[in-house]
Amino acid sequence: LSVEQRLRYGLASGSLYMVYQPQVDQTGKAVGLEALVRWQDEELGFVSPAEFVEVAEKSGLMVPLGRFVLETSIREYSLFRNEVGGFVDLSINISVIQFRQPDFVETVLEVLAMHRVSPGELVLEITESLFMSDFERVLKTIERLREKGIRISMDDFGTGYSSLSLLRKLPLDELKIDKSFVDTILEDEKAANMIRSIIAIARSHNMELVAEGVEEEAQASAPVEMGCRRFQGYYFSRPETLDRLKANPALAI
Ligand code: G
Ligand code: G
Ligand code: MN
Ligand code: NA
Repeated sequence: LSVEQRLRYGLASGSLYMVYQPQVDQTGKAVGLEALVRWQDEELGFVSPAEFVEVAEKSGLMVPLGRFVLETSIREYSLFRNEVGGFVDLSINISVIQFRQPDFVETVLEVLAMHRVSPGELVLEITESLFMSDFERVLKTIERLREKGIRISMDDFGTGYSSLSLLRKLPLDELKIDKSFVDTILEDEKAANMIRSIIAIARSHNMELVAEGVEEEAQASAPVEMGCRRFQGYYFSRPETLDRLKANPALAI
């Protein structure tokens, strides 16, 4: 059976679910949650999102998949923050295809309103591939989202081609330094310098900066010394269901 057929069935039958990875500040306190989709199929078993998101993008399933991600994560987040009584940011990954839907902004606002989550609680993670074509239209969509108070984060920053020229033209709220830089920060002077430069750029543009893929303590302490204040990675927590995260006192909100 093809992944596409199973995914179509999975979207209808409820075999997809969301997990959340905390973002922490330099004291280890949770300040955000990144929603990540997961799929456990009866026949195919566990399928990586890297694989099925790509299948969805090529088969017309990205819009329903993206809708599932928006609705589920905003609903679960709403219940979670009512229960824990604290506010953290909710970050959601948005596929290029989803972002380019003419009703994307309205859909996001509608789902937020439905669950009484304010636009100021939401961060949308986009990637540089979004800007490969139709730059002006994408820019307009970003502006409309930001006018409502929704923040925009550039994911996997540093891996695309046009990062610096893009930054000059784009109103962004956050950069996520790609894991590949964080991985080599301790061994590779070039990666360390690259991170230093990205931190300087983020500062001068008033952007939040997140170091992702932190797997050991030293990979967080080096960026702290350089001025990074937000971290994400297995060292702090793997992505988990909200019920499991609630039970982790180290991540108390
Ligand atoms: O969570 P994990 O590292 O397995 O994700 C692998 C890839 O799938 C990453 O590029 C991640 O951004 C993407 N991904 C995970 N969850 C989502 C999601 O909810 N929506 C979109 N568009 N991409 C996702
Ligand atoms: O493309 P994006 O940055 O959204 O993808 C995030 C992915 O990285 C998620 O699939 C998540 O499971 C994964 N991830 C998060 N932290 C770590 C980490 O410390 N190490 C590794 N190898 N992967 C991580
Ligand atoms: Mn992401
Ligand atoms: Na990333």
